[in-house]
Amino acid sequence: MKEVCIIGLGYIGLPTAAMFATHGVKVKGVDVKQEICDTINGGQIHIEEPYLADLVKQSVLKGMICCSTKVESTEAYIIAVPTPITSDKKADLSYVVSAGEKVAKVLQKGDLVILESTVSPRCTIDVLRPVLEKSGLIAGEDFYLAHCPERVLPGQIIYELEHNNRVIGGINDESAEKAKDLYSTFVKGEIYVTDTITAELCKLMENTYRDVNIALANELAKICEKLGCNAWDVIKYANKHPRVNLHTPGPGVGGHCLAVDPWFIVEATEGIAQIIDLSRKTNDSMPSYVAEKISALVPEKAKIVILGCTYKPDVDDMRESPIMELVHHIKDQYMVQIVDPFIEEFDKNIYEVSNDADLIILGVHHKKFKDVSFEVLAKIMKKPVLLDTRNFFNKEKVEKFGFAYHLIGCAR
Ligand code: SAJ
Repeated sequence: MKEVCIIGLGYIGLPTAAMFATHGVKVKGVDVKQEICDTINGGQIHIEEPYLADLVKQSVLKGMICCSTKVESTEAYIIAVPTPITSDKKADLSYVVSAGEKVAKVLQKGDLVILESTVSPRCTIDVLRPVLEKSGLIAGEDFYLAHCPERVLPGQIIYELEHNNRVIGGINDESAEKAKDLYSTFVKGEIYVTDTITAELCKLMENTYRDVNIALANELAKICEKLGCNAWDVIKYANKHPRVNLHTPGPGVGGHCLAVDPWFIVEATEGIAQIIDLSRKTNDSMPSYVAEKISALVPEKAKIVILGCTYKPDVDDMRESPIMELVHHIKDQYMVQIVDPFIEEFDKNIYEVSNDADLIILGVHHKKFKDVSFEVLAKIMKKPVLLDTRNFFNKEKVEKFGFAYHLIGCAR
């Protein structure tokens, strides 16, 4: 295929566009936001992801990526739009529907449509197919339709797009094979073909597997605090077993994947997905659990400095950040300051902000925080107290400077 249209130029759409463009497939990029199109057409990017800026710049200069707000006719369409959840934890598929409607207007016989967004089970055939068939063409007969979920880890998207294995579900075998041919342009991992529902559930279960395991670790943290021991030691020693891999506890689970995808399964299966439902609730309970710990450490009106507010370390993404949820819980009770080098608004000097503080909380373990001087902090804080929600700092090193060190999951 010589040309592909990618609809949705976000965390997945733009890196995917860059991969196609640098492997000889011309990309017509589409985004509803004119400013995003302008940024990319100017050779710049609007998200932070290693290596992406260079790839996009090269591709734009060579005329391999060109963006607009309109979907124009071509041979293949990849839909990579967001699929958020509503406040009552239901999948919001409106962006998929709207992208599908735009494709339907220009769809022609023999075209290929790929849904790359993570979606609820059966979305490809029950939601997207009828929208596309408004074109008057029949899926599987007149055009090809497949679901090809992304599996990349923010922070290493470019490497993983190329090297990860992929699962492609087709509405029929021809659709899956067509989509496989297209992705083979740049994917070096294995590409497995199956039906659309299996591919949808694969994607959802990968993230659910991780979410359930993190919930288990978070429950263990609560158990250890209750029983008077250290969850991090339990994890370290239990993981010496060849078939055990306990995950790590923390202040909760964020991002647009783990904190969202399991709800799609819960919604679609009416009461069956009980472990998944409870795990989501367990992970969602962590910010308020941390808030309770804070109330045992400092009085009301205390000055609290939180280090890190993105959903995970070394990324600039705040979607579903558990630390922002924590802030929401405590902001009326305390004077809260946030420091985060990845977020412009919070890119402040730790030492200026921590003057007279009563408590420092390590919320996200950005590598940059390794250099924090506890010697300096101990001198400028009102009382040197540290709550580490990620087991990031070394207890002995911190205590050496007079800090009281508290660790989530640890009673000692
Ligand atoms: N977290 C913990 N404890 C852990 C691991 C993670 O509390 O032991 C937290 C993180 O701090 C973060 C959240 O979980 O708040 C999610 O982070 P993550 O690194 O586990 O995953 P994501 O959301 O950045 O990316 C996931 C990946 N899925 C899996 O590893 C199964 C990625 O491969 C997917 O492509 C991505 O979701 C997606 O787009 O669905």
